[in-house]
Order: sequence, then structure tokens, then C-alpha cells
Amino acid sequence: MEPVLFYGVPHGCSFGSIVALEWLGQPYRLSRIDMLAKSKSDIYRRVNSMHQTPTLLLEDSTSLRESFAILQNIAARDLDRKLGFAQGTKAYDSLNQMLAYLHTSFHSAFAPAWAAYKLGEGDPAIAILRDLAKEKAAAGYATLQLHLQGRDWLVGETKTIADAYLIGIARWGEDLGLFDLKTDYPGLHRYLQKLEADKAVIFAHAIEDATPAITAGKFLGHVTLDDVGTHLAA
Ligand SMILES: N[C@@H](CCC(=O)N[C@@H](CS)C(=O)NCC(=O)O)C(=O)O
Repeated sequence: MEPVLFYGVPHGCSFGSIVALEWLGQPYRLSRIDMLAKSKSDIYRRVNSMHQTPTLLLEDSTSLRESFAILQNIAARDLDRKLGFAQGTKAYDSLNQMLAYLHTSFHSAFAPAWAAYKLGEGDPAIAILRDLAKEKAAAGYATLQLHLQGRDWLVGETKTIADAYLIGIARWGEDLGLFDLKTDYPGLHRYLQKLEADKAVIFAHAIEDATPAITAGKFLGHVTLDDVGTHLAA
């Protein structure tokens, strides 16, 4: 079977992997995971023991977890697309450096606010957690805005998996009610708006929102977890 990307709703960081698969232009399928569901799927746990998204189920039925690894796997499928670079080159190092920053510093900055989101209303920890996230995320937005000054894309001359990954995470500041990006980070906002106009990004939003989605790549449709279970058992 073609690779299957398990993506999480609402607004998972898996968004970037959907965008990257669209940009790659090779056949793939998607499977939807509700991250807020009370009961966790045993089938999905067989694919990802931590029950996190994203996961890429590969052609040989093995699972690849972690956005960083999934995005590099996607890019390496066709280096001519320039979504990534050949290992051992300076461009590859720059891309890895950016992906590591985006994951370990920027993605993780929001973790306290996501923890607060799951707490019951009136919990005194909420304000502390949100303040902590705001401080860390503000540093991230400022760093990225500065980095983008005089550049069109995060790494190199064309859009890469780093841009795909960032567009799925940068929205969290507004999702969580911590920032107004247009006012607070206008330079970064302009770059994000440019990405929002990309067909693959429009497609990924439609997929998350479960509205009609027009693929700009080779999306072959959704598979259910039951389909995946049958496939895994085979
Ligand atoms: N280190 C993982 C983190 C993935 C992650 O944080 N996924 C979130 C969505 S963005 C998730 O699955 N949350 C649900 C949960 O942890 O139960 C990666 O980079 O792929």
C-alpha cells in the first residue's frame, strides 16, 4: 500500500506532514485521529505506542514516528523537488538545524499552554502555564521573524519541509489566544499569509476541517483505522 499519514485533529503538528506530502506529488493516503477522544484506539496504539500524531505507515507496514523523521523521509523520496537536501551538504545541515529548532524550542514552547487547555476551568495553574508558554513562544516568534528578514523561505531559496512544519505550528499562538500575529509579528505574519495561499496548505486545512479538499498532489483518499488494522494483521 502507499504510505499512510496519520494526522491529528484539532490542529495537530501533523499539518506540516500533509503539506509536505502534497508538495512531494507522490501517491499517499491519510488516516484521521481525534486527539481529544476520551478513548484511545488500540489499532492506532499498534502504529504509535504513544498514541501521538503524526505517524507515517510505510510501504513495508512499519511505522515512522516523529515529525522531524517523517518530514525528512518525505523530502528524501525525491530530492529534485528540493523539499530537502542531500545528506552531507551544508544545505542539509541548515535544514536539520532549523527543524531541530522548530521542534525542540518552538513546538515545545506551546506545551504548557496545551497542558493548561486540558485543565478544568478555574484551575489556578492555568494562568501560570499560559504565561510560561507566552514567554517562550514570544521568543520563538521573534527569532523566526528576525531569521526571515530578507529571506523568502526558512532555508535556502525554495520552500522546504521546514516551511511546511512551521505553518502547522505557528498558528497555535492564535489558537490558544496568546497572540495576534498580524499585530505582534507583522513580518512573520506576511510570510505565513504567503504560505496560507499555497494550494497544499489550503488542502491541508480542508482535510482537518473535513470540508471538500482538492489535492494539488496525489492524495488517494482516507483509510479508516479498521482498514489499517486489517492491513497490519495481514
Ligand atoms: N515528538 C513528536 C510530538 C508529536 C506531538 O506532540 N503530537 C501531538 C499533536 S501536535 C499529539 O499527538 N498530542 C496528543 C497526545 O500527546 O496525546 C513529534 O515531533 O512528532
